[in-house]
Amino acid sequence: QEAHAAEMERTFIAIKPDGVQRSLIAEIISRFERKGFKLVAIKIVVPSKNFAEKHYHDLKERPFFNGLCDFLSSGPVVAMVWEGEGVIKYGRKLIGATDPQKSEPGTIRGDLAVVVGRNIIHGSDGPETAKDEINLWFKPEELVNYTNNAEKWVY
Ligand code: 3AN
Repeated sequence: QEAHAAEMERTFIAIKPDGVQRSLIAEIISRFERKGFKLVAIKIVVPSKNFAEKHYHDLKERPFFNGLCDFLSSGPVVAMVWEGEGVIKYGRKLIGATDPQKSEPGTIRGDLAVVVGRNIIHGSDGPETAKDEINLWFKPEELVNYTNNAEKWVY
């Protein structure tokens, strides 16, 4: 069982400064939690501009890169690692399309965001970026291995 947990798929999810300022932390965590994914790391941090540029390095040729990095480093971000079968792809599904004008109702961005520059949440887009982003944001010892066993607490 321990070995199984260590091999479980993981993704990096961040609630961006707009999501934190709008008090959407619990709302967003709740959607991942109710789906059945497992939270294995969480912290709140204000990333530096330099750190934001590292996080978004894939987008450095895009015209919005500088504004995006300014935005990510403008305030507290809730950084998390979620674990579960298919969590990378399904996490993206919970989040919805990048542009909130195109994301479906029922998704986080569809229900809670309006414009692409303020789309409240980030989620890794594949296994390689998930690995890189988890390593960028977390030290290995900040990730917790545990078994979810709700029945244990029902008396
Ligand atoms: P996603 O966050 O859905 O993976 P990416 O990786 O294409 O989307 O873009 C990363 C972030 O860059 C988005 N979350 C959004 O905040 C920002 N972004 C993407 N496209 C635009 C755009 N046209 N104008 C402003 N910001 C954008």
